[in-house]
Amino acid sequence: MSALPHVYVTGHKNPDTDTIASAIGYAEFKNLVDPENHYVAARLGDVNSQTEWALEKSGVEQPTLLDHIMLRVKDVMASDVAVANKNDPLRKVGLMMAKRNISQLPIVENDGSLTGIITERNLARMYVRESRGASTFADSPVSVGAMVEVLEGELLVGDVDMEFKGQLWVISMSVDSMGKSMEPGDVVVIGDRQTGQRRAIELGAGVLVVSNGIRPGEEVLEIARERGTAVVISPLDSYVTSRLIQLSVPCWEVMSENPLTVNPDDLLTEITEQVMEVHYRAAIAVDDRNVPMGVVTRTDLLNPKPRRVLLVDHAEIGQSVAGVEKADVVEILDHHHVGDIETNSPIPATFDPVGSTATLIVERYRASGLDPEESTATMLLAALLSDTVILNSPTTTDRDLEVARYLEEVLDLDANEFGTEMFGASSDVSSLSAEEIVIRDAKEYGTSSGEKVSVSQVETVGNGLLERKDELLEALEEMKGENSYLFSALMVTDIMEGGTQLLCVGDCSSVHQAFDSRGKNGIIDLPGVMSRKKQVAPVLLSVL
Ligand SMILES: [Mn+2]
Repeated sequence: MSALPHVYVTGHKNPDTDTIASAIGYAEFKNLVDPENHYVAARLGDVNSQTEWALEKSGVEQPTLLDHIMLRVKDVMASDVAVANKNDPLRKVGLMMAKRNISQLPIVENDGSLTGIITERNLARMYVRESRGASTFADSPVSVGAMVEVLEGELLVGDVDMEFKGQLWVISMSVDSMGKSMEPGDVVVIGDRQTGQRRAIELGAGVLVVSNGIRPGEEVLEIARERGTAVVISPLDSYVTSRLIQLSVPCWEVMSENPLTVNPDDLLTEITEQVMEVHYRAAIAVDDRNVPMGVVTRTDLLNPKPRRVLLVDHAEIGQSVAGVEKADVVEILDHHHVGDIETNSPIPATFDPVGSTATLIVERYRASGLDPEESTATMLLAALLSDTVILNSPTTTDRDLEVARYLEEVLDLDANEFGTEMFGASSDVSSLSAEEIVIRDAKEYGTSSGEKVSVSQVETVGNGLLERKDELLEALEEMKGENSYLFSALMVTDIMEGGTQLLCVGDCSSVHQAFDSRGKNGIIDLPGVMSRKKQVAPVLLSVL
């Protein structure tokens, strides 16, 4: 993961050449002028054949495919995850939790895979249970090594692997009473009392822990060796020593098994309910080997920082990345009408009526005294020529002509030749199915009554495509049905003639009204119409 926060730069769904080039070009520009953030060009779907041609020609990589901009577990989880081994003493776990100020800790096997979780509730329950009866290690044998570690003590007799299951005694009784209650194998904490020490060993104590750092006499140690009793010196007093010995049990004894796990790529919306259902209000993000990668807690879910996105070449929710309503839109750079994207705070937003978003990007480079990479400049020229149909579309402005002239000079090529080659290479749609033609450049618009309509466009040379009219109408009908559109229309635009034949299925009355024509044989002839954005969408939106 990059250290710098990501901002995705994305155009619209059904990406065209301007949308892809603008994402690439503006991400590059923003990285130059705003090094505090890392801008990543993204796309929302497969590129069309024209864009593919332009990418190949310019040698630029396709932008990253972005499925959505919703938050994932990995976006909010604490990834410097602390874990404890299942055999670690409980005391170590408690200290880690206190030091890191966390309420739960994942417990792992020797191979690092998750096996349980210790929560504050586990610890509290252990204490409550303990206070109800004798302190015994019957259920959770404890090793001498763990005891020495927890006490930061010293082992005088015995070895670290010895384990005990007996009861824990802090000797406050007389030597005579000791024999009445103690059993062989018990753990005995005792002070500087030589007779008591000797008596405990004689009674078969498993471990003798001598408090206050006072070394027992050689005679006692000798008996311990003979009887197989381990002897440990604790630097602490008897009370603290006994508390800590209880905390030397391995943490698997106390942990909860089967903790809630999630995948780092899971969406927050998918896991929130599960996290709220477990008492520790957290989930452990694990990789495919079940190794903890992070912890996500209720607090992380409450006010997560949304992902950031910069929109180019569109400003409609319906045309934007899934989840954009919840994302942090940091800027809009567009040459369409002002859409329905809403933001919580003021942001730089540009809706400038020029022929392409690429034009606006090149203007920004020039205003800042910077030059795009040659490959990026090639993409931007392809985008400008694509959106303006080689500077012929009525959307073309003097600023587009100026940018085209500049790019011709920078790239040392002829824009007209370049554009003709591009359209020639990609306007042959004979190999595409009617479905692909209808879907690949479809745009969705919302009506004032909350319904949705779609307008697709295909650019051709000549009108041979209309021989496939029935097939195209069928594909439109299918798209309309699948998306519950009020109507679906297709602009078949002849880029050489400079006109459009419009097909429409569904309730097309507003289309007829907008263009004052019911058409002939199901085709509305729109001479001179080349731009969906400038000549079709505004007229339609005014009557919808
Ligand atoms: Mn555009």
